Amino acid sequence: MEMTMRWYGKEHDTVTLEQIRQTGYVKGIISTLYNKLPGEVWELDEILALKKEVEDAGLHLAGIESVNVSDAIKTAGPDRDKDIAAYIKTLENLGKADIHLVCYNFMPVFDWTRTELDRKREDGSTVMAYNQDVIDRMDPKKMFDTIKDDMNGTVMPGWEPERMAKVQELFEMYKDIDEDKLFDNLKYFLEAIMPVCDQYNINMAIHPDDPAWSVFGLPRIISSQAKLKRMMDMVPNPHNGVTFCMGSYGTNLNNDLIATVRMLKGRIHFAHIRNLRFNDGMRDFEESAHLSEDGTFDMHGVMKALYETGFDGPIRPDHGRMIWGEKAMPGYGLYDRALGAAYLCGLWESIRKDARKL
Ligand SMILES: [Mn+2]
Repeated sequence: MEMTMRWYGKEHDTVTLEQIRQTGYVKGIISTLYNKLPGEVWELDEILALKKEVEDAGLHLAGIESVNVSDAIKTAGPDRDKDIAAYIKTLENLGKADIHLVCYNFMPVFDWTRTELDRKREDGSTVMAYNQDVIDRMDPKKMFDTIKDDMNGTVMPGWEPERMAKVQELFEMYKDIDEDKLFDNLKYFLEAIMPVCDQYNINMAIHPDDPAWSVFGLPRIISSQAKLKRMMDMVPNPHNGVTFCMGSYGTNLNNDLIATVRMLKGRIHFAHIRNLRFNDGMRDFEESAHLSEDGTFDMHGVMKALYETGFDGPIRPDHGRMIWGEKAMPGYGLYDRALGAAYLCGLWESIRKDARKL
């Protein structure tokens, strides 16, 4: 297990590599090339420059989150094969740079959805939250306008203004895409990229849909144990794997986190670990502190299942609360993610030492 943090690059992130290194717990960085649009090739020199920046700060570039998949690939549009060829070239360049983990998602239109970015808790900290009643009343095309003022002057991945300006057009592109078609398009994409993944030993790690159910009538295919199994079985190559994002996958309380980790044995290449607190049955939740008792999930149980199934990839504390007056991209402040990293390292050490005693 390698403890990592996501870093948005020195132009976008309020947190520095030096600060991340000084946590003492975090050794790896998960990042991306933020100027790249889906369908563009990442050149080797650009990847090497990112890697050097991270290594010069005494850290290790543990993987890429994300190399985004274009809407043409997701919808089987006219540019699909051209975009896949560019994706393959990017993977080849990543492999040449000795990078072996790529997180991506196959979600239509919205990468992830929250209805509040700064819900205030009793202790004065703020968290991201989701309320289904708000979604049910909302015009999806206005969703961006309702949250853009809460980004603390940052631009959140998946919610770039240029992309959201095209929301109407995007809904049009996906109007005939149902679950089966989306699965077919994912299969086509994965089959095309597996040879280059085999050649350079690149683990592809699909991110679950967030929340793990259909929103605004759009199909969602990485949202339950049965669908994950279908995804793995349709392209049975170990490089076709998963980002186990428990805060996304766990939004649906019908999803058994520990059973899913066990089912995915050998195919979890990356883990996003966070806790959620459910307030009103399944319709309202907020992102709590990582600590088990602050939320709904058994964090020790999930970490233990990862350990016992032989997981050895990067983990990152996922979104954190905003605490101690920090101003940062919602979910991506330094302080609470550092607390999360420390807690998860503590759990891991304890689990590892207990297992060796047996
Ligand atoms: Mn995640």
